[in-house]
Amino acid sequence: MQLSDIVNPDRFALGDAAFVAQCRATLDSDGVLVLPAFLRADALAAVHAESVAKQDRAYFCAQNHSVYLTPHNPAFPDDHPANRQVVSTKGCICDDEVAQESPLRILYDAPQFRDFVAGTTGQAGLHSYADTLSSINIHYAQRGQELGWHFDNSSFAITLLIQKPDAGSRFEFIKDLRDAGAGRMNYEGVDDLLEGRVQPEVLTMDPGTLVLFRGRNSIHRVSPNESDKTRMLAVLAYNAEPDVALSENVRMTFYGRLA
Ligand SMILES: O=C(O)CCC(=O)C(=O)O
Ligand SMILES: [Fe+2]
Repeated sequence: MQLSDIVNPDRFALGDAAFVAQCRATLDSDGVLVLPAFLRADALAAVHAESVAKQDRAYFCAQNHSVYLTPHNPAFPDDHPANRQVVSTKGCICDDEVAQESPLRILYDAPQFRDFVAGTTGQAGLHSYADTLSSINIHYAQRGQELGWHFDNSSFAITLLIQKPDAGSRFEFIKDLRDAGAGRMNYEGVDDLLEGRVQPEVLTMDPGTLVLFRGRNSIHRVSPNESDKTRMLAVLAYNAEPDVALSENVRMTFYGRLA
């Protein structure tokens, strides 16, 4: 397959300045860009078949973490929003297990796609991870598994839903709940959310949808899968700088191995 077999150039003119400007405006105003049916049907079917076939190899892990993904802060009590623990449970297969001919890899490597992501996010440099695991991941969430509320460390994330469960696994978020750059952590706002005093927005998407999400300041979660159909989702991760590997600590935690 080549890029035009994976993304329909008539629907998504990745190299067209007006299309990129429109996507960028949406991302800036909404904090998220959602492109339904981004993957063509045959490409989605191929990615789905690969994800199903490799599911047994997934490394499953469960973590407790604060929504800020920071270590315990002794300046605050345990139940303070800075320290309160939420749980994330998911399975993952890594870049080195994704086939060379996978549409995910062709898309990830395509210069036209990278230029589109660069133009939409305003991040000029887009580099693969220097380690063999972190660039393309496929996530699996079985019944009861969820991603707890968190703010991302990275400035944006790119996902492609591959299989949608019959119930649950809602992507929920609140745009700009904090301002990390200004050091404004908004503990009150996080407390309101964790205590159910405010309701998040819900993003609904079908398989084949591309989501480009700015998660550094927009808190988000994926609610527990409430069905026996596994949620499957590809994550495409780029670095602003070349030769950057994900830390050994993070790789051991999420992948269970270093290479
Ligand atoms: O699974 C998703 O849709 C979002 C994933 C996410 O938030 C993350 O990996 O940080
Ligand atoms: Fe996230």
